Amino acid sequence: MPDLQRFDARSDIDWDDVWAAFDNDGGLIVEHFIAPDLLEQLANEFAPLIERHRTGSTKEGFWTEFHGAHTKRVTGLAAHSPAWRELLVDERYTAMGDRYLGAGDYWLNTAQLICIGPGETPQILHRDELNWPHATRDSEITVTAIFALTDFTEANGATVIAPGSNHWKGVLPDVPADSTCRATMPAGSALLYNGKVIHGGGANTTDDQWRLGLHAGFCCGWLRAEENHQLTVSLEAARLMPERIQYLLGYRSYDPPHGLGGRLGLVHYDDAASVL
Ligand SMILES: O=C(O)CCC(=O)C(=O)O
Repeated sequence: MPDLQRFDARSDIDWDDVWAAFDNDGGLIVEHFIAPDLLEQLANEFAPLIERHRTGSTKEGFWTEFHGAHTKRVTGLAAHSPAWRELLVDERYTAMGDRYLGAGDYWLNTAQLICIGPGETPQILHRDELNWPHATRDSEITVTAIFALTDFTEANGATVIAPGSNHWKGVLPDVPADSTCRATMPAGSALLYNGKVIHGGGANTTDDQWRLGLHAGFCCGWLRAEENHQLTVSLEAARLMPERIQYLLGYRSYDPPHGLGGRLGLVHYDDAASVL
């Protein structure tokens, strides 16, 4: 059985080793990434949002299956959670975006709580980059972290992932059963993975446990992000946030590096920052 490499944030990590695992296997686990106090604050701030959210998807067909009938997906987190805003600009986390998507050239793609409930079936295995099927290329267009807010176990829905599948040819090749493993990890850990590695949420076979994960990724600045943050974080709220967060939430325009291409998302032919 393949497995993911594991690092422990409580001791010194050589981040070159982390990025080597990211490139080789498509993903890795950093255990205890989130300090206990921040983890507790995240849990407290997210609890009421999760409590009042519905399970399943409002969109029938493929999306009902993809989202999971027994899963809650909560977005718009930046408006509600100072703890999430703190984690969002953690330099160990944004280093992943800087390294793979170009420093400052990317958006927060989505930050969604994925709460897999009892009775959930396995999610369809997929590559995140297929959000944008016409934009895929050799280098990354999206990279993601799944932060474990509860322990992730085989029983409660730990992510299924095929290490090394980031190198497999084809749009979405078949995944032999013996090529996957489970991203089991203690609460506070992070699964970091790229847009090419094949993965999906696991089945929750427990009677009473919810697997709470925060799925938060970045995408290139020339792509439309999965989540529309500007409709969940008001202009007034964004004005009070640090510039880096404003940028990640898309309250900026995209200015391609080296003048390659045109600027995107302008306001009166000026950077969107002028509105803030
Ligand atoms: O929740 C998980 O473990 C993975 C979810 C996922 O990959 C997705 O919904 O795109």
